[in-house]
Amino acid sequence: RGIDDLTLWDDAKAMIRKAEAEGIQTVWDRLEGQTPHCKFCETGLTCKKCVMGPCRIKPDSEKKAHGVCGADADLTVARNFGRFVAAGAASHSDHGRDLVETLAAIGAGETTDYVIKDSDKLRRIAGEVGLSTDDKDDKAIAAELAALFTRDYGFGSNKRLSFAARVPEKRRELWEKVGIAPRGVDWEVVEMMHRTHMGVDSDAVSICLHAARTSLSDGWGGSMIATEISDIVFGTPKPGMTEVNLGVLKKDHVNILVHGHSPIVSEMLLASARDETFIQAAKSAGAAGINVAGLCCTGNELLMRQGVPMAGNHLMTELTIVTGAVDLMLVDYQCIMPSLVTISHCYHTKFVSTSNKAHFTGAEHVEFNYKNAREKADQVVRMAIEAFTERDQSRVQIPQGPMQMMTGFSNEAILGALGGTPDPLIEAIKAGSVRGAVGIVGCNNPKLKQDYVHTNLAKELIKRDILVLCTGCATSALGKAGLLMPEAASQAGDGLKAVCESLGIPPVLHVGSCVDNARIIHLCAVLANALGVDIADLPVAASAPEWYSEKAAAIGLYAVASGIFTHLGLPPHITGSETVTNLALGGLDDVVGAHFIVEPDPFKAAEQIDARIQAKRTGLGL
Ligand code: BF8
Repeated sequence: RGIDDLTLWDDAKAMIRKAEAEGIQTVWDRLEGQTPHCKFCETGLTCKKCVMGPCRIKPDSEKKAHGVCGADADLTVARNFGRFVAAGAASHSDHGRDLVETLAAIGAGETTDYVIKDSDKLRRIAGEVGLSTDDKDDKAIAAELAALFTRDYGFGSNKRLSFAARVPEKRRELWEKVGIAPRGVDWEVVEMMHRTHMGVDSDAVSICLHAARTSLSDGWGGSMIATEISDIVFGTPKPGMTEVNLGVLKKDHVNILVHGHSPIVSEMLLASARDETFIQAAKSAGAAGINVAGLCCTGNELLMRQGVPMAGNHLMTELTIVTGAVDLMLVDYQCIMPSLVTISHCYHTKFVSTSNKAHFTGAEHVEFNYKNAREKADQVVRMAIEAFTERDQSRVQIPQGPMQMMTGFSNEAILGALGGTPDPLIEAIKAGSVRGAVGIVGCNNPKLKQDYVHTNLAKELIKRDILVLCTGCATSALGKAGLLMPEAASQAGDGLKAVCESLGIPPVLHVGSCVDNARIIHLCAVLANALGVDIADLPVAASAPEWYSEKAAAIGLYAVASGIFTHLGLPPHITGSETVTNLALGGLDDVVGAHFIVEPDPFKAAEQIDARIQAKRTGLGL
């Protein structure tokens, strides 16, 4: 593949060329080295879950159609996929657990580094999940709420998640009927590991339905808890302006990049970097100041709440270091390519890990917890200033000026802009000026030209008066394309254009990080409840055009299990089973009222999404 097939962007191309010139291997080089992939693995037909194997299933072969235990292609694929989804759900939910722990620590008075920033939201959420807030201070409410969420994770949740109350009744009844109502966050993940042990659940469809239940425990459990506590502790996002692409790095500043997912780490780093003492220290070291920028989802967290600029998405992470301008990269967990450590060693860049769950060989480890976070963040900022003094400015190349973008569309902000109720949006949908809404979410995958599917799909949808919400790594793509600016309304169809112009908003709204996909399903529930229908009746869809991760699979599946038609740019490793593939691509419609489509071409995907939205509009009599 030529460089133009790898990425849409000039900033990325410039850095790929620089990496090549400097002998640095990137994700695209490694993909080439791994291609062609093993066909058995690619189609989900390998099993190494026991030591009678490993087995490779050849469905058409007399001798190899079954693994040593007797599992056929369907069961092998289903077991692998079940564990894939469980890992994704576990990742979001374990991130959420860290926030529950922080909220509990605030409640117990065990931390002074973290406080309640949005007391109104704390009280609103506590009231929503049935806690009384009368005559209680924030700490007492925080303690009770944390205890309730802790039960949601475990065994004592009365077999129902706190936020199940948000789900439209019809949907809850359907989940009960099909047997996929999520009972506990950790419960469903552990049960999936149990079911997929040899000799337990040996029916492909049964495992797939439990995968749906597991994913729901993420969407309406772990992720939703992570989002809501993050707002309570760090503030609920409000619309604001910021910038995106490699041009957000500054040649004359100490550049610190935060990468990973947890606002617990990145918010504290930001607080230290904004401290006047350190700004003065940076100036004494010869810098003009300290510049913090984000990558991936923790970047989205800071972008939404603090307006911190975004250096890039998943496939930009290596390339940021190649600029030679990054003094320190601070990471927590998830989506952090281990190669970043190696690349940082080719420059003066310090690579610092912070989580006891995520050590990186060759990194410096500065462990953060809720008691020491500010002290550790101070230490890291000092390390960055020190690293700046070692920077070789002759190796620095920062590609271009940044793009502006608007961010901060929490559900509170969206409903606030509409006057506090979903009614204006519902009226716009009824009138057809907004024909529907689509969440474009998820990652980059080096198998696809970076950000090509994201941007073209979004452009096609807004042209058709379909409002787009975005999260995760789709955000940088759509931001770099200029679609997160109010001016992009001119690219929308007449109806959507008029709505955006009257509200002064872009046709693509940034609603947060990947755990914040919980905001999207919550908003769908709010709309469905206001209309008295199920989520599956709404003219909405989801899309993960360039996804790569287990977490994205969990998100896609909880969207579908919540009743949302979902597009994927690439299939998961399930195509070795006709049963599982047919279930995903159609059969699920009969079970949960939605299914997946797989389509790498954004223009064809837009056609299919549009057709689905039109069918749902017709179903509602619109
Ligand atoms: O959780 S979009 S590459 S950073 S998995 Fe990862 Fe995918 Fe980016 Fe965030 Ni989400």
